[in-house]
Amino acid sequence: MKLLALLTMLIGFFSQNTFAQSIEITDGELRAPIPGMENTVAYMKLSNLSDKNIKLIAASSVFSEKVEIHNHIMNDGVMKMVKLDDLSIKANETKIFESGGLHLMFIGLHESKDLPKTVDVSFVFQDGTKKIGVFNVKSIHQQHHHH
Ligand SMILES: [Cu+2]
Repeated sequence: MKLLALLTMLIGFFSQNTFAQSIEITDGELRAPIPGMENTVAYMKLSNLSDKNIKLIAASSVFSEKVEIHNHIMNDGVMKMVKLDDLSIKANETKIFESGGLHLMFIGLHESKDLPKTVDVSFVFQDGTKKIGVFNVKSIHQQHHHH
């Protein structure tokens, strides 16, 4: 019985790992918060390298109370930020999180002053897969601007 439990766990571990490899997070960049601000944004490229559609359902980090998935939409000619409950990524699709578009919103930063140089962000997908992305913390001056 114990062996079976162990085997089940191992199979779960390996299959999850196999699948997680088909998700790639690159160019993770978190904007160093302006002193006094409790929120900040982060950008990345999120690639689904598998031949199945996936759905991102949650993101989190130890540095903030919440990490929300946001997008910008045009509403009556005005750019508006909206929170997404989830984000579908088609097979072999890459979603680009960038200024003025999709972004991650860190809400309720615990320590706005001393963020390390890199921050891990955990992502959870609908099938239970988890993936950790590494984000470089950059001050506004270090950021290149997207147009
Ligand atoms: Cu936002």
